[in-house]
Amino acid sequence: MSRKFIAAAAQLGPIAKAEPRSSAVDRMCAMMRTAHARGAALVVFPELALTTFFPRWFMEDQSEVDTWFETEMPNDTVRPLFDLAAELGLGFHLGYAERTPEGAHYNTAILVSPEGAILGKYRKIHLPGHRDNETWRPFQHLEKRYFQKGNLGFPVFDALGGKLGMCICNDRRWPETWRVLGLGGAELVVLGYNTPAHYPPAPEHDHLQYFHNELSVQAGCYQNGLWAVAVAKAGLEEGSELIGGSLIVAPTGEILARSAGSGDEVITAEVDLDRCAEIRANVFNFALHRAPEDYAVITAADPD
Ligand code: ING
Repeated sequence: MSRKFIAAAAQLGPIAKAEPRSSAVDRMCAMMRTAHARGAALVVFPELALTTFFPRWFMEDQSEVDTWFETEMPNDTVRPLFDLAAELGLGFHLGYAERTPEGAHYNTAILVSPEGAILGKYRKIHLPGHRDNETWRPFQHLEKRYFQKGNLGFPVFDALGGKLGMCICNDRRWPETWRVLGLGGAELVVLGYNTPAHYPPAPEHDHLQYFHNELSVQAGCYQNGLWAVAVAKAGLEEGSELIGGSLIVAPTGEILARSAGSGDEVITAEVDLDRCAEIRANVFNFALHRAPEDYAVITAADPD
């Protein structure tokens, strides 16, 4: 039985600070309809897709920080997205800020089935940026302040006739993310990102942000024999330029689709999960070629 389907990356342009969540949901519903019209079985939305990228601001008042988080999922605001997915019969990925009933805060992503059930959840493990207000920066990147490290590992879920995994933004830069998902049998990894074009600690790398985005995703795919759909929140958002460059990558590392602009944009490609075997049975046949007995240092804790 063929395991081919159309996957869609639904890139979001800027979300203003004052823009209500309902506006972002309306924009995502419109793109879900576009993706459906192109035959998509899966639509991938960005990281923190309901609001502006709030970690760019220093906030001391936790009650203000909490206004950026969802305490239920689904909830009345995102319900239209769940209902539309069920109506159109397609699955989707959504990134959002999660506040648990116990009061924990995570940068979270979910996989939702065409029936509207949450198939899987992932909480971001590699939290970039810093904890305190660093006034030398033109904007902050306070993910270490506002989120706790994810506590779900890198799980893989049965979906679309195969095995799907998730990661979030900075996770994609770390080879361990992709290898752990690959070892878990993932055949497709879906992820969203909010990546500023300007990286204050190393501005000499600003012109490389699109290259590093592609390099990270292409390497992750090729070296683990899996597909990826990586989706940007893009454009000039509250004074911060976020890169676009959403892409769909094959297990060979080839980019099959790439977004052209930095606004709301749907790109699609046909994913054939059986193509993972070209890589996983040969050049990256883990059972045949991996030497884990020589890799222990990779999981050793870093010296302080
Ligand atoms: N954003 C950025 C990312 O990893 C970053 C942070 C940018 C880190 C550039 C290093 C270099 O794409 C998020 N949200 O992780």
